[in-house]
Amino acid sequence: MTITITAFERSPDGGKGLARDTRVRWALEEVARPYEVRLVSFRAMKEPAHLALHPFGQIPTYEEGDLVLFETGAIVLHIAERHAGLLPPDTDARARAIMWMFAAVNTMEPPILELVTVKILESDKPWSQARLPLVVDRIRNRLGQLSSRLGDDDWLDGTFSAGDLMMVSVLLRLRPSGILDEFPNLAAYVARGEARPGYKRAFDAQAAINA
Ligand code: GTB
Repeated sequence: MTITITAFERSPDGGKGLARDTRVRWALEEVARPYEVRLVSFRAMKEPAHLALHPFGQIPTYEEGDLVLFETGAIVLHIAERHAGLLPPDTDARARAIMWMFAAVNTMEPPILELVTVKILESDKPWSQARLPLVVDRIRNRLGQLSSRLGDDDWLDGTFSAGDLMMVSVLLRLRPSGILDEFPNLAAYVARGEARPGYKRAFDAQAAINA
């Protein structure tokens, strides 16, 4: 069955791979599933045809036969559950990989998104500059905890999993800030993710549209 995802017609990041279709592309590349991409404009995202797929008018979406999904965590989990390569066969290890997926989107991503909000969306607000150090501190705190847990390991729980795919994708958003480099093991972890052939193919595919 054909898999179709949606992505920005033109990503605001100019092809740096930070829009969330990249993590879905990456998951599909890891499990060697071909996919098609439907590009949508910001205006089209808010129109009924796209809202029928994604109630919040965002990208990416995922279509496979009658199945329509939104939310990258759910999409990547769906891909990982149906194809070998992103979730370990052992039941407990599988549960831990899924735990790390949730940790990525539920614990790590929120403060990282706050940084984007304060630096870009609220940069013209009077409180913006005062708020910035608080947000950066919260991120540093989480990165410190994650860094301690990862230690010298390559991946969060043994072999590479969907948990790492989501975590690396979330951490990548920090790259422009330089904060990630304060934690050399996390910077190396992200670089390991980016070095995977599947990531490279996903990155190149979105860059071909946006760069
Ligand atoms: N929780 C949802 C998920 O994980 O799927 C979040 C989806 C989401 O935020 N989608 C964004 C979107 O559609 C694109 S990825 N935004 C349009 C809108 O809400 O109207 C977020 C994003 C956008 C731009 C950059 N960038 O330029 O660097 C990076 C990430």
